[in-house]
Amino acid sequence: MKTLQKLLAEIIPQKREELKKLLADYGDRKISEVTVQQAFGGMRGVKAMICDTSVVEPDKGLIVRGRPLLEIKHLWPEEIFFLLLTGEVPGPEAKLALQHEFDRASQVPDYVWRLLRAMPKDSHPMCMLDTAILVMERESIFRNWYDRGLQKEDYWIPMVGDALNILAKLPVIAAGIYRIRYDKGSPMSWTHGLDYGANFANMLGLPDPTGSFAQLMRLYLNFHADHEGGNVSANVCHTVGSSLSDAYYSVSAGLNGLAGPLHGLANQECLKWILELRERFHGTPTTEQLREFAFDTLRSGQVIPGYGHAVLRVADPRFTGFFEFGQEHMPNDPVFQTVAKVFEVVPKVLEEYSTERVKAGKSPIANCWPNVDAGSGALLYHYGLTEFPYYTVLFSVSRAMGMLAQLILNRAMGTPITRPKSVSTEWVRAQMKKM
Ligand code: CMX
Repeated sequence: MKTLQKLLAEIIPQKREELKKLLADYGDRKISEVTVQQAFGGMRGVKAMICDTSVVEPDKGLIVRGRPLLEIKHLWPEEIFFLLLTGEVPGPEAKLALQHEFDRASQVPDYVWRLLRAMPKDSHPMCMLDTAILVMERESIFRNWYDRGLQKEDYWIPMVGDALNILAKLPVIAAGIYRIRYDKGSPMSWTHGLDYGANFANMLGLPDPTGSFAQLMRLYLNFHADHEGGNVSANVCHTVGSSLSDAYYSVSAGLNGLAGPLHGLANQECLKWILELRERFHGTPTTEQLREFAFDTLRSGQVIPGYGHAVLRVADPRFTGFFEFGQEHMPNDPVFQTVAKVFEVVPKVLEEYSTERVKAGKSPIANCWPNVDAGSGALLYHYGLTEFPYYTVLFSVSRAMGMLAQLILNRAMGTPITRPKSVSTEWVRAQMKKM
């Protein structure tokens, strides 16, 4: 049986040789150019970093190790982590071995609970989560080994240990934050022998008589795990990790980026927007009411959360997957029906608004379709998880898998410290005059 560690030990030397050859053969060839617009515009579309765990195709969405997301939506979170790291779906024995690793490492140090309980009552759940990860930095195996002297080619080995320790504790901590922050009772423990998604669902403590909430959690943790390397959370985690800060520093930093309303926090914003919409019109609005509400949002200078994307140019397959789950499990749920109505109306509103923007000399909205955050909140709400400031924590438990897989691979491949060249606005102006 090939455990995660055994398989990695086999793959990594091969990948290093392949990379050495690629760089020797093509190291001086160009893969991208940068326009002035891109340099000032968040580097959109600039190809200047490597990520092998997944790619996002503008017209297809997320592809994990060559597999389109909707074709692997049945995989459980532990299988997704294995796939991200190795490119292979684990067989039953390797999957069980990974589950045992999580069982072994799931105990959360007591100081984490003391710290979380001491935090101000109005702390955002994301701040609680990131603080909890950061305070556990003293547990880092990487840092410990590094301080004692570690060969560069072995960096990845303690990184796997750190990753498994973080991933095992994350659902316990995240569920504990839910219970502490929203007065739901004491944090609950990890159940040995239960899978990752069902364990998380169970520790949140919400009733789940049919097991469909656990099913949603498996899907949720699968869908949010990775979205190639350039998104804020993955990119920040990568940059921090590139200085050999350990996984605790790096993951906490990446999740601080996820906590922004243009990134992961959009799922909380999105449900808030849907609930305000329902409140204004006392239920699911008509098309005209919804258009009015959406235009009010846009003309007051706000974005419609859950719509648009920096890379995607079609409806996000993650939205499609969640939408299908809703159609199967809660077709008559009023909040879900509002999400469906928004999906019917908002893309057209955004297209019209984009035309108005262009007439006013502004840039168009590049993508009017829903992203991952447009529908997931309604599903959580249906199962009684109504505290929407908590939603980005769920996203985080999942995104940690992608960030950690990318970190391990970067240490394995000896990726150097990130250091792009910045230039001043004056330099750009002077440079353009010379052309
Ligand atoms: N509502 C209103 N305006 C929008 C919009 C939306 N949903 N999406 C884009 N725009 C606006 C942008 O704000 C930008 O306006 P300014 O030039 O005035 O600043 C303009 O359209 C062009 O933006 P873009 O090229 O289409 O998109 P960007 O790559 O700059 O931004 C994103 C992408 C996701 C930040 C943006 O679409 C947005 O703010 N969406 C709403 C928030 C959201 O759902 N975020 C979650 C994304 C998924 C994730 O990462 O978790």
